[in-house]
Amino acid sequence: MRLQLERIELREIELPLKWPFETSFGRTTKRRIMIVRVYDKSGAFGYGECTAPEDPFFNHETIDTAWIVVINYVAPLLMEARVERASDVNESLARIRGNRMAKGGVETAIWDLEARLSNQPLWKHIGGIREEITSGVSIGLQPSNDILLEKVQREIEAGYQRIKIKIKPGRDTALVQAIRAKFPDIRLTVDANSAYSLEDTELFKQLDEYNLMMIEQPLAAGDLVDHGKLQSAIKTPICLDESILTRTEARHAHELGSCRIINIKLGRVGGHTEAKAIQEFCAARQIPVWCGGMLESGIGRAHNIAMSTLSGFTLPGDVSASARYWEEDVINPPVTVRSAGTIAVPLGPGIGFEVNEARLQSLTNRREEVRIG
Ligand code: OSB
Ligand code: MG
Repeated sequence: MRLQLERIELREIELPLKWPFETSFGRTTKRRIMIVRVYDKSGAFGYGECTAPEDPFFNHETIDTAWIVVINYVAPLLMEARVERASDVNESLARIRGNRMAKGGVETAIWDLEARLSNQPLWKHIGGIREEITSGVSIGLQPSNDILLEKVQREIEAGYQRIKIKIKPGRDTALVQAIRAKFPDIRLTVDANSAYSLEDTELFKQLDEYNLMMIEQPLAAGDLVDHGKLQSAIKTPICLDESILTRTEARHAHELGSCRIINIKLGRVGGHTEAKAIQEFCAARQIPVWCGGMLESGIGRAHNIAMSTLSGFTLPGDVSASARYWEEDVINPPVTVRSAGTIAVPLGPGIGFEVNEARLQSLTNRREEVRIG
C-alpha cells in the first residue's frame, strides 16, 4: 500500500464544554479545535485532530500558530517529501522545530487514511494488541471541596479506574486530604501542570502520606534535572507530561531519574510514530505509560483510544466518555465507558467511529485547503 497524498483540509470548530475545566495555568470554557482531513489521489481521506489549545499556557502552541505551521511549513515539506507511508511522515517533518501538535494533527490523519486504505482498524494498523482499554478521569480545580468530592463520587460510581485531580499552590494538600478522608482506597493521582519549584519539596514530602499513584508534572517542563532531585527526595512516583516531547526526553528522564511513569499525548509528541517509539523505549525499561488527554473532540479521542491499545500502555489513561465534555460529540457513536471503567476498541476501518460531517460543518468557523501532491 503506497500513499499518494493530494491535499490537506483544515477546519476550525468551536465546541462548548459542558463544564469549565480549570488547571494551574487557566480555565477553559469552550474549545476551538483544528480538525484535519488529509486526502489522497484516490479520493480517500483520513481524520486527525490538532490538540493545540486556544492559548499558549500548556505549551508554546495554539490553534492559530498550528494553523500557520501546517499551511506554511508542513504542507510544503510533505509536497517535497512525497511520502508513501504514514510511518515516514514524522521524519519528513523533522526540519520543523517543536510545533509537534501542529505536525501531529496531520500525521495522525495520514495514519487514519492509510489504515482505511488497508481496510484495517487504526489500532491494529499501528500495532495495538488489546480490544479494551482502561479509563480514568481528570477532574479540574473546583469552586469548593464539596463540589470536588461530589465529582469524585460520581466518577467512581461510573466505574472509572483512576481519579486524577488538578492541584496548584495553595490548593493541594487540603484537596488530597479531603478526598482521602472519604475515599481511602481509590487509585488517586494529582497533576500540577508545572506550577511548583524545588523549593516546594517539603510539600511533596507531605503528599507522600496519601498513597498517591503518582504526582504529574510538578515542575517546569524543561527541568529534568530538578525533577530528578525531587524524585530522589520523595517516595511517590513522578509522572512527566509536559517534559516529554520525543523519545530523547524519555531517555534523558530515565537516565536522570526524573520520573518513574510517563504520560504520552499524541499531540505533544507529534503523532503516532513518536508515541509508539516512546512507549517501546519505556516498556523495555519497565516504565509504565498511559495516554493523556487535551479535552479532545471525538476524533482526537478515537486516536487516543487506538494509541492506548499499544502494549506499553499499562495504566488507565485520561481517555473518558464523550458525555463528560460535550452535549453532542462529532463522532457516532460517542465514546462510552463500561461500568468496569473500560472502553471497547472499535472494530471498523481507520479510527473506527463515523464522523458526523453535518455536525462538523455546522460547528465550523474557518476552513482552508492546501495541496501536498
Ligand atoms: O495536563 O493532562 C493535562 C487538559 C488540558 C491540558 C492539559 C491537561 C489536561 C487534562 C485533561 O488533564 C485530560 C482530558 O480529560 O482530556
Ligand atoms: Mg498533565
